[in-house]
Amino acid sequence: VVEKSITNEIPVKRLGKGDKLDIASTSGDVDSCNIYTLAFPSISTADFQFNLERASDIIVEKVEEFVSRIGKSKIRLLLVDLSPESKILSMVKTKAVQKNVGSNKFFTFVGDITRLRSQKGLQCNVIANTTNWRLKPGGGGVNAAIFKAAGPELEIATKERAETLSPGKAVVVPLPSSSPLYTREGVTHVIHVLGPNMNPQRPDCLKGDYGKGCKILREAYSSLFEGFLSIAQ
Ligand code: AR6
Repeated sequence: VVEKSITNEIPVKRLGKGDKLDIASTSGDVDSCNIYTLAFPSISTADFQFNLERASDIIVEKVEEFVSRIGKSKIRLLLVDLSPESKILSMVKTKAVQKNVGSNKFFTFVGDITRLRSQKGLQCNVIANTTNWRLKPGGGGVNAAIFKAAGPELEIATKERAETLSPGKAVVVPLPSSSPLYTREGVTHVIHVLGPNMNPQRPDCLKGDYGKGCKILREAYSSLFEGFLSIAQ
């Protein structure tokens, strides 16, 4: 089945048979294209080694807060990870279901965040990037993948907005329409967000201080969702 995406006229597939939007809550036209969507990875839980149990609690808490704020707006959030075995996805899903969070506004999804439309037929207008303080390409994980997929356009557009980022903060970057991420995937904005770091081999390591770490992770999700709301409205 082919249908048109909202951001341009490139026809996109509907979700493939094996792909599903795992619903933290119940019911609804989950693959509908005209819902303004933010896809985001779990902040700090891979390279930055943040504890998954604590991170999943915070994701559910912050999503719940956001969803209760947006009311009936046609927007939704998608927590994405690469593997069907993703621990963070299954933990978040379980907790979100237990707390009945989402009401058709929050989903988990398995896929490469840089290929959601071309590989999965899923239109996401905005994607989040868990970046580094220099806002530079490379490193690993999502940051490397997004800068690579977006081409030099993203680096240039990012520099116009910010030179550096502090932990807990986010910066919204409109993608030039010449970026491959825009043309191929229909992504119009990237929101860079910097989470707390628990990895001693990376800058600003919190050395296991989860008091500070949890506070920064909460701030990071607040900044990310705030940034998304600022362009969704
Ligand atoms: N699509 C979807 N999810 C992904 C992808 C992808 N292409 N790649 C990774 N993930 P990480 P962090 C998931 O390590 O822990 C960078 O080097 C991954 O499985 O990207 O915040 C930056 O420059 C995990 O669930 O981010 C920073 O220095 C989540 O994305 C540092 O790593 C986050 O993993 C940030 O570390």
